Amino acid sequence: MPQDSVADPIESYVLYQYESCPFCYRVRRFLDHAGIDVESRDILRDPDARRALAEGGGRATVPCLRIERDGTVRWLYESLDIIGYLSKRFRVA
Ligand SMILES: N[C@@H](CCC(=O)N[C@@H](CS)C(=O)NCC(=O)O)C(=O)O
Repeated sequence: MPQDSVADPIESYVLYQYESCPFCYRVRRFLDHAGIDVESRDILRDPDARRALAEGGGRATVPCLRIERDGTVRWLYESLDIIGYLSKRFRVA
């Protein structure tokens, strides 16, 4: 497990997702296996989170990773793109 797997010094992340979504499960499983600790919001249980996703990202599709860096926010959709992105950031083999 990489040493920097529980935090990124440059970026912060929030994963928008919900329990029964298979694409969200794919991302959660990757995070578990890689030992990456990402704050997560369930958009079915938390209407404010759903609104934040729809307004910020432009649509309420999950999973979506909110990436904040130097005050700039990016919303990354697509489970495989999220996994690919975090794999690079955290140097997951
Ligand atoms: N290709 C996408 C599929 C994502 C997807 O279809 N998510 C569903 C939930 S399982 C969803 O949010 N549908 C509602 C919508 O797109 O507005 C991925 O791999 O992340």
